Amino acid sequence: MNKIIVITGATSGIGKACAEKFAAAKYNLIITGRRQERLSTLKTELEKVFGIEVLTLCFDVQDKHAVTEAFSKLPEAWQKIDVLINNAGLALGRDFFEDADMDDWETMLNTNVHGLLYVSKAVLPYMIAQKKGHVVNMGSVAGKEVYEKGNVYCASKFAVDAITKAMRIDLLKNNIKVTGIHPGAVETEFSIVRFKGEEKTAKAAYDGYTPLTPGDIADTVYYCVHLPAHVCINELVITCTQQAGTYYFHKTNT
Ligand code: NDP
Ligand code: 8X3
Repeated sequence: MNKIIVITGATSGIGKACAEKFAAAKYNLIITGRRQERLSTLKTELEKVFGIEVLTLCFDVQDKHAVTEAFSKLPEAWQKIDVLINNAGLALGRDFFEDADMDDWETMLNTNVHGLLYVSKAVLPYMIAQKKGHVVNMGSVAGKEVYEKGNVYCASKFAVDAITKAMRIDLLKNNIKVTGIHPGAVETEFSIVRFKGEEKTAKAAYDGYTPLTPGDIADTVYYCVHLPAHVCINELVITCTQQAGTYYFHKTNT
């Protein structure tokens, strides 16, 4: 029987790459996002190429009731969830504290922190019932080290780090692994979203160095999920070779 994985934020970037990676390994996927059209296209593609089954759930992770309802109505065949990747998230703006937009702050906290909590609360009962499972939370180097103009995005990822550690401790008794992945710069739609469609600024974020690809992160998640039953990576920080931490880059190819 195929294993079942839930991947939030699968319409783009890291989540999409994870969907492709786990589909290739014959997992059945529950993929989520707000853009139904992208979810449907990915479902069609992955089912065709890999002969697996894909269930799409379209909701905004900030909406507690929508999240709860989507997972409470899971067909029985989809309830034996093995892995949850809490990946949906975003940064909005990169401004000094005094200039930053408070609506952006709220959206980041509601998405990156509350959304992760809502999805986890909705999915964990299925894992607890089986006395096994693996939760992978997508943090960031921004959740390890604050940088100038990173303020609330960093705060949201510090919260993800703390929640990950707390989940690991509290879920020990349920035989559920919890792993925090903390990437540095990965070239995805992340910067386009952060800079609100300003393509030049978004592209400049990756100037002068070779960033990680979404596939690099998918490979890393896959590795963490496929260790022996008695082994759990609690956290993993990963950057491209030309980045060390949030601030230090060795930019060459400008
Ligand atoms: P993308 O913008 O490419 O993908 C973000 C995904 O999150 C999309 O699928 C989007 O789906 C989903 N998402 C965003 N907001 C919501 C919401 N409110 N409800 C439901 N889904 C939502 O960015 P990445 O792939 O780069 O980002 C994935 C994760 O990785 C994020 O948590 C990010 O913070 C983290 N990260 C990214 C890094 C990078 O440099 N790119 C580095 C470190 C961490 P949709 O729009 O369809 O809802
Ligand atoms: C995304 C990486 O350094 O832009 O989490 O915050 S960074």
